[in-house]
Amino acid sequence: MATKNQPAKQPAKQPASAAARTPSQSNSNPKVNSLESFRSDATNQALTTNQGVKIADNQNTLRAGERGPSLLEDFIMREKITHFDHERIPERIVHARGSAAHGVFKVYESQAGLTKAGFLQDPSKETPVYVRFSTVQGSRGSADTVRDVRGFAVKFYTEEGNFDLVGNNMPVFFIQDAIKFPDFVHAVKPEPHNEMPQGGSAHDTFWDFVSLVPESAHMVLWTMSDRAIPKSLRTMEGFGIHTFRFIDAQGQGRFVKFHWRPTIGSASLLWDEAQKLAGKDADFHRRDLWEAIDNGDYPEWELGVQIVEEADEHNFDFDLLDPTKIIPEELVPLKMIGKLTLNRNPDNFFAETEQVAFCPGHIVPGIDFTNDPLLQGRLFSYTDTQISRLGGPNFHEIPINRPLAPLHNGQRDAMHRQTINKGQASYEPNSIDGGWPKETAPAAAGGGFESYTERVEGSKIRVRSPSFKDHYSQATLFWNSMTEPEQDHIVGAYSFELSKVERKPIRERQLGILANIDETLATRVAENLGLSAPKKSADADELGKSSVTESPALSLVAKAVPSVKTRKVAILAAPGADAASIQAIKDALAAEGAHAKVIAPTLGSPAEGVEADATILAMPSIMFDGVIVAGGQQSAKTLSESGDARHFVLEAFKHLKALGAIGDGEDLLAAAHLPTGDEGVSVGSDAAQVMKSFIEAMSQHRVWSRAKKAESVPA
Ligand code: HDE
Repeated sequence: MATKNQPAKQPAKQPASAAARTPSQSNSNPKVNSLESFRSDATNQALTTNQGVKIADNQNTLRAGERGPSLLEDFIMREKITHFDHERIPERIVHARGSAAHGVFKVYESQAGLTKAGFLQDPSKETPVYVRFSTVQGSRGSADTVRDVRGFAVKFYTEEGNFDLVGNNMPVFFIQDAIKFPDFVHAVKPEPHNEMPQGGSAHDTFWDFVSLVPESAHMVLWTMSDRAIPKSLRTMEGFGIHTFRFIDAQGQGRFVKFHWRPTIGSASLLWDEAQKLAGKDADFHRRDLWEAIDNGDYPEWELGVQIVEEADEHNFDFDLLDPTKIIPEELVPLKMIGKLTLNRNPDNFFAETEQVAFCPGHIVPGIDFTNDPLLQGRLFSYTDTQISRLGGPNFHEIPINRPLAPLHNGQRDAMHRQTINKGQASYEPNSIDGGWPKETAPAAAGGGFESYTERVEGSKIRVRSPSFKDHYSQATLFWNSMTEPEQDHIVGAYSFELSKVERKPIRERQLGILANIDETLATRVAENLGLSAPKKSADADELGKSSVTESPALSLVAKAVPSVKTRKVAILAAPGADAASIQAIKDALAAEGAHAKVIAPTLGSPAEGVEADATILAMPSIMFDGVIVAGGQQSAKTLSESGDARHFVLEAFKHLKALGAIGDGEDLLAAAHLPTGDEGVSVGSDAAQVMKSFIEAMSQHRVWSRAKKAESVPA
């Protein structure tokens, strides 16, 4: 029923049209609001009940006399409180904490040679998308920067129906068979007796499970790497993980793996930063995504595909159906086929981000599944989960989940039904409603979905294919592909996590798994745990061998994109700062697409015409990619005498960030005992010169050469 603040009428049969959800239109665009009848805009509208009755008093419950009891007949108060009592819905059992945005996808050129999927044919066509990023372990209110896998789920609203690519930011998974998923999730979630820890895997049940299940070795290594602490959601890669199928118009199938690559390059946090950020700004990733889109720094990813012809299915030293394996890019290079751009923040977190329902089973003609046993299980799980989370089988009618393609079928009724279906026949075939809606097979007649014709033959058995038995060789490949600092971080992560495990036999068992990946890795972690390192087990090498021994594509440091675009810089200043030097810093950064904030001991004006954006304590250096100290004698003196300001630059140095100081600003670096002649520390009185070398250092993301020196700086 329409209320005063929901003025437009719902179209009876048709879901919202494509134009209605065009994401490039801004939230305030009246066109969007008038077409999307489910969007509520209360501007100039009276406050009403859910029945559309205007409310005269929203401050006082109806009562018998000024000091008398409240009356049960107050339908206004009861409706309001009842609705409030039921505001929460069950959070997702995994991936509960998420942030999302609207955007568009465009293919670079027709992919007709690979697939008939409509949205991959025409480079002039924009397909609207909604993308939700998430952590896996923690609850809805947990911190963003915990060590965890990140979900990367994309809903394409194509003209042929919704296609959901429900992936992660790592290309492999912990287990090979869906039947193990509840076990894995129970092990990684907070422990059942005390509900600890929140948002992390550093506890006994997780390590107990993974140390008993060697198929997890590869993915656990990824989660102990920098991939598990992304700098930003905008700097994460994404992966469909499973091998899928493309089908062309002739019915020819090909295997395909999906990859997302951020155009600004990938980058991660350091563990010390990640932990501190979890306290200083639990919304660090969510805020960064929101602000980037608000600023017009639209995050972009290229969609890459790895294609394997059917004839080559068995030409690899691993099984394409095994979700614990990658296809190394050295064997099958990535072909970039299109670009995803996020360009609109949601209007309402609950209605969009919380209620969006992804299902790997949502595919469109031209795309199909394979027999990956993890994928097969997921095809059941997601719809099932939405039924309890979103209260019934009509979740496709929630605005964010509605396809843009028209939908007509005989499905009727059930909880929360929105559509008012016309006609008498809710069955097929029928003669009463002229036979409508009708199926469209063969595909040539109307583009109906047809499953790939795959020959399947076999006995009914519960077995794991022997081709799934190699659990270590790709983990070894990953380890060997890391740069030195990345290997150091992995050693640090295993040491940190296992040191929190209370049961020694679990720690020892996991060291056994590490030895099968790499004995040096096992030895280094064992030393930190005060244990002796085991040797590789006798049969480890017999399980399998990777034909590729090193893959630079796996290292984030090796393939970093040298750029400062959209990076954030703190300009430290105190009263008496030199306004000209602040302007010079801002101009130099803006010219490169980076953003600056003036950070001072207090809010107010540290220099003429300059307002501080935040205080040193409210926005510590961990929130920035680089720090530069403004010129000005009095400002430098105040900052040098401030323990907080000295800590600010020391911490930036420890976190291998670019540092700079203009003129007297150098005094602060000296007061913090920082070496000014070092790589990545740019000082001088010529602001243009300082900024040139500062920007050059920051474009490398971190000053890796400083890593050993930084260890002696207190955290
Ligand atoms: Fe999920 N997963 N999953 N998962 N998953 C869910 O669905 C499940 C797996 C992934 O932003 C749930 O709507 C099973 C792999 C993402 O809303 C649930 C198995 C990958 C999201 C579920 C897996 C994922 C989910 C919980 C093993 C990467 C968040 C709420 C067979 C390719 C989507 C929900 C969003 C969410 C089940 C394994 C990614 C319970 C049974 C592998 C990104 O249905």
